[in-house]
Amino acid sequence: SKTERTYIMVKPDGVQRGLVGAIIARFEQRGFKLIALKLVQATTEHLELHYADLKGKPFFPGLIKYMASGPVVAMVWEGLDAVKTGRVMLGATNPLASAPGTIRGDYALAVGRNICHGSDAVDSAEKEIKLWFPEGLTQYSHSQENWIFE
Ligand code: YYY
Ligand code: MG
Repeated sequence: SKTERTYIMVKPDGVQRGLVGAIIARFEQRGFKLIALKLVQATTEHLELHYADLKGKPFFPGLIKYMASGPVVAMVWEGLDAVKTGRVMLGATNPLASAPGTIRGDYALAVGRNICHGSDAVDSAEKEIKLWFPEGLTQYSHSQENWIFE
């Protein structure tokens, strides 16, 4: 639906490499509506909740350490098929398998430094939005809406 929401997060390497603006620009230019945005230094406890499904994987401890190594930019974007489209814009988990034109395919090389997160399903998006924005989201109307949707 056109009000579908996804949780997108620039990871610590994306922040340190100055890719926040480039990533935001892609979502803005595609026509998605920015619903929430903040810079956060996440705790390991919070990151373990975010990645709870991956607990037990061999890369899990390294993933949590990397994600806690600096601030992340937490965002919520809304628009037509936002979850699936956000994943397409991100590219594959392994940047080497990501097509040029995707965020990971244009800016990353290593799976453990793939610069950006995107929710993988509508139900995980809802959980992630609640986890990262327990304070709730801001309501406003998007002036471009009638030019983006038919
Ligand atoms: O959703 P996505 O980020 O594309 O991949 P996940 O399977 O959810 O894994 C989360 C995160 O873990 C991934 O973005 C990088 C890291 N990771 C890793 O370091 N090594 C792997 N073999 C798989 C995932
Ligand atoms: Mg995932």
